[in-house]
Amino acid sequence: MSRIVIVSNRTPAKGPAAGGLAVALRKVLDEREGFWFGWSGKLAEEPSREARLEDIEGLKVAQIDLTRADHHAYYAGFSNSILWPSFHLRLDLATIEGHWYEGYRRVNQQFARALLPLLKPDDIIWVHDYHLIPLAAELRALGARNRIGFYLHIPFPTADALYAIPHHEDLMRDLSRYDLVGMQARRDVAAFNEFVDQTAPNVFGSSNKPFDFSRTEIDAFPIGSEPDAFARLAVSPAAIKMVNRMKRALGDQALVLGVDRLDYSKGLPQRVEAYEKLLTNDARFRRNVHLLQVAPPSRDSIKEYQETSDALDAICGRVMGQFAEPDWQPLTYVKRAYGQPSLAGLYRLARVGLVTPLRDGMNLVAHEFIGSQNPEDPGVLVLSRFAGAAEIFSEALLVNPFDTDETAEAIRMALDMPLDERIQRWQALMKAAQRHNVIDWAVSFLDRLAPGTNGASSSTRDILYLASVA
Ligand code: ADQ
Repeated sequence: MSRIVIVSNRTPAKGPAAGGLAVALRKVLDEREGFWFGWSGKLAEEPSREARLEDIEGLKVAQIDLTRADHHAYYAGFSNSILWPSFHLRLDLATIEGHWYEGYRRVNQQFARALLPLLKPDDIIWVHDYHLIPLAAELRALGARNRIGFYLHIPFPTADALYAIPHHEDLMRDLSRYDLVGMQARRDVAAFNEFVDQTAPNVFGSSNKPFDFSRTEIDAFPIGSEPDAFARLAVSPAAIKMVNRMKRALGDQALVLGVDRLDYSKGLPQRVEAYEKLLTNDARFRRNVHLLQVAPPSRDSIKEYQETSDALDAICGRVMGQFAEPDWQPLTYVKRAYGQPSLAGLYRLARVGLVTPLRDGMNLVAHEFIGSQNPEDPGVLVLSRFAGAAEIFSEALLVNPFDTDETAEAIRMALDMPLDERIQRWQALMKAAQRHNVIDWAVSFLDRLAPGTNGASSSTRDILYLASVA
């Protein structure tokens, strides 16, 4: 069987894998020969020419160091100040500094040069996310003829947003050097096809197509979590400890919960504003509900992230000032990360899960929330229409997160929803979450990338399932 090589910006950290994605990909590598390639997290005076091979808790990892200047241009610059905001349709928050592209390209070249000597001809390479769009092109320029797949974890932008990105033509051409490009949702594939088929030829000259995707397959592979693992985690001792702690603080109040990375795409100020409207419109909820927002800072060297953090501080302060009493607080805002068992406990305790990003590739918190519910007394998911997850979870209360009146009304409906309707909705959601679990996601991508002899077979799928329930 061919080896699988996973490439992502960062290699997984030591210790228990944080997210479902890392868990699933580690399982793929447990079952198949192969290794994980990426940045070590270290900055050096000189860029590494060769990768360092390491065994991290049974996982084979090949890592390189980057220089501070390259890392800045590639990561905080081109990836997270240009690509991330543009792909999330937040051009107002993008900082368009075209020169960052050189650092982005250089790092992708460095990845390719360090990866190439480690490759065997029949290795299957799976590249992850927007940091590494040029990697296949750079590997092919060095002579690699392997099957190479790319998965975009974030949404694909509209044509206008794509045009705002310096060197977007190069990036589109880079995508055409992959054998398979996977996206989260059908809407992303539609946006991509529209750009390639209609918009691009009109702009770049109608006779010559600027890109040739005839040898690249594009499809939606919606990612998921491990809902059955979350169901077990949610009743584990660590989860119960968190639940008891929270119950003591809550008393009889219903918990409304948000869990997000602190990122402007997650719609956090709008969410708190919707909660404020709920309390303003309906006095019976005061003293009877409590919003817990868990949002650890991320990418906080970038100005726009600090500003989002400030905006959230301000609106939380405003709601506290307006509604808090000496013996009651309407909300708690925690700026730190929790382990998965604690999160699973919180998800299970919540009457309402608020997942209201302004735009999101998928949103795994929605999947984890569903997996963690008590089947006999499940909470209700309020979900943004603009998360990829909305294509899967039609039984959630779908909202337009920009319309805070609508979100406030959905929270009210969720809090007032009778038990039988909650159970009915949750059962449909749980089925959908199970159908879209992360193991199937990884297997189906690899199956498509290297069908038959090379790819993961149905027996690999069985092995992975057994590993995941063990
Ligand atoms: P993210 O933008 O990071 O991921 P998301 O899908 O919600 O968003 O994944 C977040 C992960 O981080 C979840 O597993 C969650 O449990 C964890 N997490 C969030 N807040 C946490 C906290 N306070 N403490 C601990 N853990 C926390 C990107 C894309 C998404 C896409 C994923 C996967 O932006 O759209 O779904 O990749 O493809």
